[in-house]
Amino acid sequence: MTAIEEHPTPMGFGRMHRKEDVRFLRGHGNYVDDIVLPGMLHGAVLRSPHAHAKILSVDTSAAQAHPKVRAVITGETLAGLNLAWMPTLSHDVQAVLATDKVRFQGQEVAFVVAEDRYSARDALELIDVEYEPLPPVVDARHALDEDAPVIRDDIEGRTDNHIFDWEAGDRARTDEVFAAADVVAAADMIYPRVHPAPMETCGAVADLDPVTGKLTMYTTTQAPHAHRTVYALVAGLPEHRIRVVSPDIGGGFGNKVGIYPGYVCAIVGSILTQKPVKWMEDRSENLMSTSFARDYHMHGEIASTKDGKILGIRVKVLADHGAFNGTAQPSKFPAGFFGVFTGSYDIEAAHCEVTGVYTNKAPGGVAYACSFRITEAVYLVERMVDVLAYDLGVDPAHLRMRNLLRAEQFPYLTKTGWEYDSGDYPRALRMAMDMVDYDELRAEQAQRRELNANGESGDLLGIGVAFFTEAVGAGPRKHMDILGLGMADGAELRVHPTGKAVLRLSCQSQGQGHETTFAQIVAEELGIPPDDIDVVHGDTDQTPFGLGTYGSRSTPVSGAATAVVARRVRERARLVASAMLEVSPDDLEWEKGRWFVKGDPEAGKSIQDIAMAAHSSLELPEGVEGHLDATCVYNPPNLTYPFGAYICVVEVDSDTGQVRVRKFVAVDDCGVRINPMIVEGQIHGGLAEGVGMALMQVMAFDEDGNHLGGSFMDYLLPTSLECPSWQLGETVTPSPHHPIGAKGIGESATVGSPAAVVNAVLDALKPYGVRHADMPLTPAAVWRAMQGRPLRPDLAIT
Ligand code: MCN
Ligand code: CUN
Repeated sequence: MTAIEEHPTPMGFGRMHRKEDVRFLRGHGNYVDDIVLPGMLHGAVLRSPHAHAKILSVDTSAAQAHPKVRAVITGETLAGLNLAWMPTLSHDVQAVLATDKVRFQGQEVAFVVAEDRYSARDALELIDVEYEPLPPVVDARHALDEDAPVIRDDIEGRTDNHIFDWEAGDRARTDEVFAAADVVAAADMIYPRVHPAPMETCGAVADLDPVTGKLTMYTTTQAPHAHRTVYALVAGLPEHRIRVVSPDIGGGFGNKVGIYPGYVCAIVGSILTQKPVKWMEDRSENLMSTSFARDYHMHGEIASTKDGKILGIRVKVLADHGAFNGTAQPSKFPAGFFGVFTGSYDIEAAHCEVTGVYTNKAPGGVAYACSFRITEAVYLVERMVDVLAYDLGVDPAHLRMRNLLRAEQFPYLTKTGWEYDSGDYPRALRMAMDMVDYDELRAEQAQRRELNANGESGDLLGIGVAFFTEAVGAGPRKHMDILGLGMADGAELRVHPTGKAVLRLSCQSQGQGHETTFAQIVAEELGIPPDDIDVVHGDTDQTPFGLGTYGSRSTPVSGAATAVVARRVRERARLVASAMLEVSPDDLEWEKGRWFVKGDPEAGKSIQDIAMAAHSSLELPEGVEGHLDATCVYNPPNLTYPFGAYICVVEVDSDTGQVRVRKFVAVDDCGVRINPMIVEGQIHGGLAEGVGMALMQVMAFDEDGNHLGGSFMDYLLPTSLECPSWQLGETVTPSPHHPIGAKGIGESATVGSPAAVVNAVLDALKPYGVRHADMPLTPAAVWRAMQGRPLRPDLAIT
């Protein structure tokens, strides 16, 4: 049987091969760098070699004289056009090209437009910039020191590097609970700076038509409509004269949410030269200058009774936001969704404080498969539960089972104000424990530890458990906005006379398979085969407004819009069918693909017949216009809350510190699954990323602020060699407020898996008395954690 036969095209939800793969697998994807326009010029960015320095002068005369150079743009050029600074997604501003100072290594200083990419690069070397180096702030823990250099002296009145303080929860109540608790476990942990590193780097082709004045911007964006509005607001260009096209995107993972200076420079290049200008960054530029993620220094405390009932959680965070606060998180939450740090547990009180600071590093905090800080929050609470288990001397899975929210507690309002929509957490954890043979593994571990304690060498065995609750599908107006824009998303569905259809969406796939799954939603609702439905996205001239794809919001928001719009078409079809069958609409009943007369199933009309009739001269009931189409703007009433139980099994070489992931069981619940194959692919990818973050990924800097991860030789990503064969399980708890009961899944595994891997490694190291160690747990880090800690037989056998 071929793989295709295993997955016949379903008439709705179910496993189905991705429609888009036909073009991807044949090399016919169309990415930004594939776009070639007549007369197109090429841009390149000159970047700062310093983390912090005054710019004394910029001499571009030699570059201007290069025979193939058409324009050289500096901060001064931009200032003349009123474009020197652009807004970030967090009400901060970022220099498009630095004028006064450079604030991180790799910051954009000048832009050359030339006839070809090589000449543009060559000409960069002809630009002479005189810098006066300044001391940099590299370690966020010193950003607020009295004598710390002020990074953002461009902001009037600014005398320090403080960005914001944010808190959530009830401090007084939490302090009370902590004061009365039997046990308080505390730990400091760092979620290091990481980078999404999508396979395709960022770039754009800006094409300003000199005659019509219309700007077409082909660009690697996850949010075409949001970009268009920002360009309109910043550049003062009328919105109807801006078309943002996001063609095929080679992975985003959050890296393609924001607007980068290179995009603005390409637009200005096109304005100045009256030609299309392409700018495509290389790998080092992507790793150095585009949005990073995490960089959270966390102090966690967890209070419990002596027999392990968790009572409260208290957290202090120092957040390193780099040189410009570019967090693409809803402005009403400066610390993003960190407020879900209470995790999946039934607790009495919680409080967190987050302080954001500027440092001389690339801006961002934007995103990396994270749901905007939920990754940090889940990591923190899941490590804290393990630290508590360590202190209490109890099994971490059993401790979780005792404290997880129970099915009857949903909908559950957390102590920080989030309304979890639905779940059965103990069931998911039990399933994961059964799948991994938890008790048997613990027995094997005890045996191994006994051997180790008796002086026999051998790999250490570690079992790590993590449970997570995600909050995805941004989101309800009362909670969030980005630059004042609400979070509703549009969908338009048009059924052609022959019953084929086109669905137009505001969300944007970067590899998630939207062309398939959104067609499947329409198929499920209308009974039109998915292959007969074209999904159009990524072109603001062709699609309805909406804020795009991030925070796993496409299925929760655009997926809901799609179901609603299909149901509207179905109701429209009912009226047409009533005219065709000459019966009252109330006498009709729906079965997938057709309306028929109640009690007379033979008397029915297929959706295809109805579509033809809707476009014909058939006399339609009063008030019913012809054709078969509908639109919807979906305003989600709440986020959706997927969840999962992950168990990771590792073996650690006690001589080298090398960690091998032996087994990984992931039980996920994302409500109703539209395409289980795509869902599993999303989970596989996220698990691999979690292993990467736990064991190898970190964006490091030296003390001068030099970026040490400019290539994949330095910034390590996981490969299949580091990943086991994932074992997946599922439970299905539909979201009660989503039209098809679906919750997002795109980031669940990245959110849940790092803690499972780290917990597993630390479980292996328990006999050495290691209570916590920070990611990434490289062989060197593991080895260091064990040094000076002789094997302790008292801890070895539990
Ligand atoms: N899906 C489903 N049933 C569900 C939930 C989802 O069949 N119950 C399907 C969806 O219809 C979609 C896919 O799974 O085809 C992911 O859906 P969703 O969870 O809605 O996430 P988004 O489509 O909004 O994608 C965004 C999310 C994010 S924020 C990051 S970051 C990430 C991720 O997706 N980036 C990715 N997964 C990625 N996968 C790829 N290949 N490339 C990226 O850049
Ligand atoms: Cu947090 S990365 Mo995704 O939301 O684009």
